[in-house]
Formats: sequence, structure tokens, C-alpha cells
Amino acid sequence: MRCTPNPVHWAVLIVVLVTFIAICGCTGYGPSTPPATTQTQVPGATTVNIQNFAFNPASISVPKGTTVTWVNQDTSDHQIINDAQGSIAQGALFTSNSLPKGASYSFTFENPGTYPYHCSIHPSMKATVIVT
Ligand SMILES: [Cu+2]
Repeated sequence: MRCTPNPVHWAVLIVVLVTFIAICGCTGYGPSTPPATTQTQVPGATTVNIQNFAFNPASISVPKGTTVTWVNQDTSDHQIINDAQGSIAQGALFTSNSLPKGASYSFTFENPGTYPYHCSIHPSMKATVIVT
């Protein structure tokens, strides 16, 4: 009995190899898609944290229709109110209740424009929402 090259055996071997490579190539040894960035942003929604008597981020730019949610992470209460100038003319007016720690307030920006706002309890806390 001699082991002579057999075309059928070679064909089977190649098919097995190709299948193996294809499976490895599809599943891969790492994530097939790039890992998510630090953004955990849901389309159409974004979050502004209130921390250490500041809005973070202080300036955000969002497409119209975006719902912005402010979350108070401070132990102190904060109250979000848009600055009087400009925003009324742009058709937007938003104000939250006084937010204790852990409370949140959401507002949906339907119209493009620049919306400066501040904390009514701490007027030095200023920030801006830019809607495009
Ligand atoms: Cu405040």
C-alpha cells in the first residue's frame, strides 16, 4: 500500500482548509467591529451632567430634535433656566424645577439656534446648547 497523491483527497483537504479559514476570518479572534468609543450617546438624545457647580460639557452642539437631559450629580440643588436674551426670540423657553441630587430634567430642542442657559440658584453656572 503506497500513499499516492490523490486529486480527490487534495480537493477535500483544500475545501476543509478554505472552510476553516473562512470561519476563522468571519468570527475572528477579536471584535469584528471597532470597540465602542467612550460615547454612550443614544441618537437623538444627549446628557449634560451637573457636577461641582458646573455643567459638563458646558457647550454642546446637537442636531435639532435632540432631547437634552441634565442630571444633577451634586449634593447641592441646581435649577436650569435658559437665558432670557435670544432664546425667547428663537422660540425656545425651558426651565427645570429645582433639581436635588440624582434628579434630571429633559428638554427637546426642535429649532436650530444657540441657547445659553444658567443655574438660577448659582448664576455663575453658565453653559450653552447649540442646535444645528
Ligand atoms: Cu446651581
